[in-house]
Amino acid sequence: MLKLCGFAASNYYNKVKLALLEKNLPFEEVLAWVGETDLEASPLGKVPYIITDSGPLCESETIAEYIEATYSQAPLLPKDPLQAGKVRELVTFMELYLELTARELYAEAFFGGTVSDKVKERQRRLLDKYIPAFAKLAKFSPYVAGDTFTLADCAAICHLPLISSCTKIIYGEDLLAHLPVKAYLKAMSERPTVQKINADRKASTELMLSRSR
Ligand SMILES: N[C@@H](CCC(=O)N[C@@H](CS)C(=O)NCC(=O)O)C(=O)O
Repeated sequence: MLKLCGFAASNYYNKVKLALLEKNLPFEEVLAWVGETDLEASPLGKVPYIITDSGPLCESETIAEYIEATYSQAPLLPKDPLQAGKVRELVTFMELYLELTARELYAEAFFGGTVSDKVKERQRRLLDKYIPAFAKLAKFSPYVAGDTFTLADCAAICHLPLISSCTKIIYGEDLLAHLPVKAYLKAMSERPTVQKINADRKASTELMLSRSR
C-alpha cells in the first residue's frame, strides 16, 4: 500500500493527502517530522514524500501528478491538455509565487520568531505583484479552476488559508481579502475529505507546537 510520509500540519503534505482522499485511494500515513525524514526518499528533508511498491518519490506536485497518472479514478486533471495546463498553471502560481513568498514570513507569523522589516517589505512588494496576477487566473466558480474539482483545489484549500492568516498577522490585512477566498474555503469545507484534512491538521499542529515548547 502507498505510504504517505510527513505530518498533517504541513500544507504540502495535506495537498497530497487531499488528492488521495478525493480519489478514494487506500494509503497509510507514516509520521515523519522535519529532522526525522528519510533523506534517501527526500534528499532535502522536506515533507511530504511517498513510498510506493516501486520506490520513493518526493515533491508534492510531482507526487500528485504520479498519483493522477497511476490511478484514473475520480480524475483531478481535465482530459483536455490546455485545460489540464490551466490547472497546473494555477498550482504553480499558488506555490511558486504566493506560498513560497509568504513562507518567508511564517517564522514570525506562526512560530514565535522574528522577520526583519527589510524582508517584510521585500515580500510585501512581491505579494503585491503576485496576488493580482493569481487573481487574473483564478476562477472560484465554484472551484478555483472553474466548474470541476481539480488538483488546483487540493493546493488552494491547503495553501490559501496560510497566506491569508500570515499576511493578516504580519501586515495587519489579509492580502487575499479582495478575492472570494473565504466563501470558497467555506464551500470546500463542506466536503468530508476537507473536513478530515482540517481535523487532522488541527491535531497535528497542536502536537507540533507542544514538541517545540
Ligand atoms: N516544494 C516542496 C515543499 C515542501 C515543504 O516545504 N514542506 C515543508 C513542510 S510544510 C518542509 O518539509 N519543511 C522543512 C524544510 O524545508 O526543511 C513540495 O511541494 O513538497
